[in-house]
Amino acid sequence: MKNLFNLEGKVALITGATHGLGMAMAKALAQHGATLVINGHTPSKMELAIEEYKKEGITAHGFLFDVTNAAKVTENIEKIEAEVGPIDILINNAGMIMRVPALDMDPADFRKVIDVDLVSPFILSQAVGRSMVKRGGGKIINICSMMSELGRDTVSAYAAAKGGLKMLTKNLATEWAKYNIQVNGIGPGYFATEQTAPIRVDGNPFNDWIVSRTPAGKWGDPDDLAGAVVFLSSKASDFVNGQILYVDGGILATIGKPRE
Ligand code: GCO
Ligand code: CA
Repeated sequence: MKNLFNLEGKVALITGATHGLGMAMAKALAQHGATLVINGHTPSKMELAIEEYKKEGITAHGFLFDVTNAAKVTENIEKIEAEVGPIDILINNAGMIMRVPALDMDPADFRKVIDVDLVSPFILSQAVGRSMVKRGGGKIINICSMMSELGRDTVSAYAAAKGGLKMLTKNLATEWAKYNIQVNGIGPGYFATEQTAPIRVDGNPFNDWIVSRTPAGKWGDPDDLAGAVVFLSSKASDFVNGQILYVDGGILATIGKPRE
């Protein structure tokens, strides 16, 4: 019972882990003993990321591939399992956002966001799931969003994808529980990352609104996700399945308050 959160001997693959929330979660897994495999798609970004992990004493095995390409995903999963080891933990973190009013959104762009944020977690889960089934279990964690529950101006495709990802989580949990695979999600609230940089500018009404809309009264620090990702990756969550754990400083608990 003492080692409930220990990840030693486990191989974790986390997509989109060359920066931001993915990198923060990857570091937490490695610090709890997991062997880290990170995916990205830009060679220069990957090099910088591997250096960044090294600074913290973490060896990250980098694999460059496009998560929306099923053939490439299968090929790389086989390569990872042969070179590093069977994947025990899959974190579907890679994602994108486009902030465009719905009336102006090009359907091709809408499809692109769905492809990256919803179809690719399915492709990865299927490829890794097949080998988890053979080995008798595993952990899959889908990185959801506030937009898995709430709408907001300009993010129609992202909200549709993240809402879908929540239901994909529940569905895979249902289908694969019998194989001892737990499929859960983490729903980050508003975090200070590159992705939110354009809307986080001080004095920007959006920035002030998010801070006042969050009961904790601030943007999240990416390290605040460590506990959730370690929990859902470890033995501690072996009977937790199909849940979305929102790490949001209380946003979803409240309707908000009038301006003071
Ligand atoms: C936005 C934000 C969000 C966050 C996050 C919230 O434009 O509203 O970028 O979508 O990034 O996903 O959970
Ligand atoms: Ca192992």
